[in-house]
Amino acid sequence: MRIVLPDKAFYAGPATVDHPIVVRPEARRLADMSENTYLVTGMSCGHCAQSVTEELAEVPGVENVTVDVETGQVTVRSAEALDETAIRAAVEEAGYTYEGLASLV
Ligand SMILES: [Cu+2]
Repeated sequence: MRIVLPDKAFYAGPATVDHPIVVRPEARRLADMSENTYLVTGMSCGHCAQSVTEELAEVPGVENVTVDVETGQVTVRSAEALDETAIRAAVEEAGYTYEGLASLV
């Protein structure tokens, strides 16, 4: 999920009637971050996790990948929202099955 705030929320000066919301730059960076958990099946050990991690790390924008082999949950953190087809392609390139967003499966 990408969090989108109105432009006004990025105003970092003193709060005024026109700009009642003050958000520091670091807060904006947080708002631009995206983190999604996907379900991947077929992984059985640390090597599997490593392969998936390496493929996903090559997807543009990906900053961090966490794999839980037991549950098949793969959490990807990125600077902005990612194209799901790129995630699917990376998982399949590694040799595993992409099932979709974990929250929807
Ligand atoms: Cu394995």
